[in-house]
Amino acid sequence: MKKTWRWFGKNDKITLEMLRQIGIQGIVTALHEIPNGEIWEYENILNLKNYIESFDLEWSVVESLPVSEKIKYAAEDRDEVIENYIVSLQNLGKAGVNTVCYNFMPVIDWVRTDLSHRMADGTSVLYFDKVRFAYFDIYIIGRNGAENDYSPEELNKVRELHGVITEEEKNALIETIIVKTQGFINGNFEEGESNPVEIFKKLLNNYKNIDKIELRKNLKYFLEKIMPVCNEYGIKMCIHPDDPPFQMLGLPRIITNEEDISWILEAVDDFHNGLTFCAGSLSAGIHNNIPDLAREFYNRTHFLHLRSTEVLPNGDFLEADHMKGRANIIELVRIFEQNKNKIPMRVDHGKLMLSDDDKNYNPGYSFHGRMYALAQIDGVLATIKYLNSEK
Ligand code: DNO
Repeated sequence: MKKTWRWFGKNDKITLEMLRQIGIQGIVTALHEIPNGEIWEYENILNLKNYIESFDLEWSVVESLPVSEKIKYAAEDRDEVIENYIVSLQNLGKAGVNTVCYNFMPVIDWVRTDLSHRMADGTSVLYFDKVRFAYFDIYIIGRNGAENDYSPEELNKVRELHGVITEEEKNALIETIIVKTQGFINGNFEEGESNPVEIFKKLLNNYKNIDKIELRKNLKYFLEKIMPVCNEYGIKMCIHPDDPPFQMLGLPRIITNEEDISWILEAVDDFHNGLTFCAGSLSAGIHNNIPDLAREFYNRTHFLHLRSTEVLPNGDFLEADHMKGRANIIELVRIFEQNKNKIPMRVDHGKLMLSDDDKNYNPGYSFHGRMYALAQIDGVLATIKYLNSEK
């Protein structure tokens, strides 16, 4: 597999010089300055590509070319927005950047409630606390019928929390769920937004009449429209699984398990309609067996995210050490190395460790934590290659 790294552009504190020193071969990035839905111009793409290549690296994957809400909820003018997307793909294709990661999660991309959950060894990791999330849903968003999505036991805990939670903690929860985790990925929210909760509610409202079946239809419609340009330029689209892979906030989520993935790959049965195999996202659902999914879908997987999670009995989950947790990364490396050994792989998220804490990195995208995980995975990879050559 090709070792790649998510890099946030020329302002990223982690520079391309640094990445070359730790054995990175390819870069995963995006035109982060272009607002969601606008065209990525050829010149801008080429400039960034040339810059990356001047460090003897390649631009391996676009993560992400974001899909606007209008496409997801099928606004009347969605075709115009899809047209912009097609032009951006054309420009990427002309520049020779041809693996594109995207997601189809309505309103909110990935969800966590705590960005620095302290571990016994002094490092900290990303955490999802089910009760705090329910609190956000019921008391902060005030979603109609939200109570029906939680068990009586969970609702009791939410009420208890309501009695003790401080204003400061409430704001931190809003900051984490809506602003910090979403602000750097060209999604629906920007850092410094003055009223994120109101924007959030408005966006939720767009999905009032959209269930899983409708959302699947909208994804299929979008993919059918873009497949011709993908075929013309050899662009491999790879959808990112929903993170976490279960329903939340009454929104449909459609890339959560084996059945969902099979459905979309079959509904648009074209090699260019593929998957980002995000082991971390998929492993946060106890219904998923990650190596089994890899064995089933490696052929249509065009991009690999290696990360693992630990799911607790109360429904919380945390991001585990890359060698531990539910994902079984050792087995995943073996499966992909055996069947798809040119695939771009990036270490996904890392803990905050050593001097990562005070650097204000985008949540999950630490330097030492990711480098540590990369070294672990590099060792696994070298071992697997060695054992394969012995046979
Ligand atoms: C978070 C990321 C996601 C991912 C997008 C892909 O760390 O894994 O934001 O990049 O969902 O479109």
